[in-house]
Amino acid sequence: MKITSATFEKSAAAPQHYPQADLPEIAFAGRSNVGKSSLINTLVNRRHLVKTGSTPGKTRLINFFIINSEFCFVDLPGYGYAKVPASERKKWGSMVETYLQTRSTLKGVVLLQDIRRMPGGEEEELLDFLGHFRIPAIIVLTKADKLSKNKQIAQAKRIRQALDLEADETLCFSAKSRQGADSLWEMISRLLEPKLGVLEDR
Ligand SMILES: Nc1nc2c(ncn2[C@@H]2O[C@H](COP(=O)(O)OP(=O)(O)O)[C@@H](O)[C@H]2O)c(=O)[nH]1
Ligand SMILES: [Mg+2]
Repeated sequence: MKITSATFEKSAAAPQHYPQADLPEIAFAGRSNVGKSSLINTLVNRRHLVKTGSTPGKTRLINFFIINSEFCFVDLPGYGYAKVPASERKKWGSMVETYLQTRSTLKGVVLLQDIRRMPGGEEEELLDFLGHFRIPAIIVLTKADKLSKNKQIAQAKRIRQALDLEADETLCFSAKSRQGADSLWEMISRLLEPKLGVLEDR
C-alpha cells in the first residue's frame, strides 16, 4: 500500500464526538504494551504518528487517523493495564463496545496478541463480541522477532487452538523487522476494498 498521507483526525470517547462516518474504517485493539502503536506506525511508514512506549495515560480515548484521505485507522485504548482501577476498566469496556456496535463504517478489527503470551479472557471476549456482531477480525501476533521462526510457528498454533481459529486468521508480525507488514496490508485491503472501489469510481 502506498501511503501518501497519514494524519491524526481526533480523539473521542462518545459517538457524538467521533469524526463524521464517511470513510471505511479499520480498528486496532489489544492489551496495553502489545505493540499497537508500533504496528500502526509501521503500516503507515511513520515513526511517530502514534505515540509508542508510553504508560497508558489518564485520558484513554479512541483515536482516529485518516490515511491517504481514503480510509480511517482507529486506535482503540489498550486494555489489561494492571494499575487501572475497576471503574476505569468498566468505562473502557462500554466505550469500546459502543464504538464497535455503532460505527457504521467499521469494516474490521485487527486484534493484537503478544506472540509470547497466551490470550486471556479479554481476547476471548472481544472475539466473541466481534463474532456476535459479524465484524471481521484479523488476529496479529506481535513482537515475532522475539522468537525463532520455528517457535513462532509453534506458538501461533497454540494461540489458534486456544482461540479456536483457522490458520488463515492469524499473522505473525514484527514492527522491528517489518515481518508480516505486507501480508497484513493485503488482509486489510481486502476488508476495505468494496468501499474503496466505490470511492475510486467517483
Ligand atoms: N521487539 C519488539 N518490540 C516491540 C515491537 N512492537 C513494539 N515493541 C515495543 O513494545 C513496547 C510497547 O509498544 P507500543 O507500540 O507503544 O505498544 P501499545 O501500548 O500497544 O501501543 C515499546 O517498548 C515498543 O518498542 C516489535 O515488533 N518487536
Ligand atoms: Mg499505544
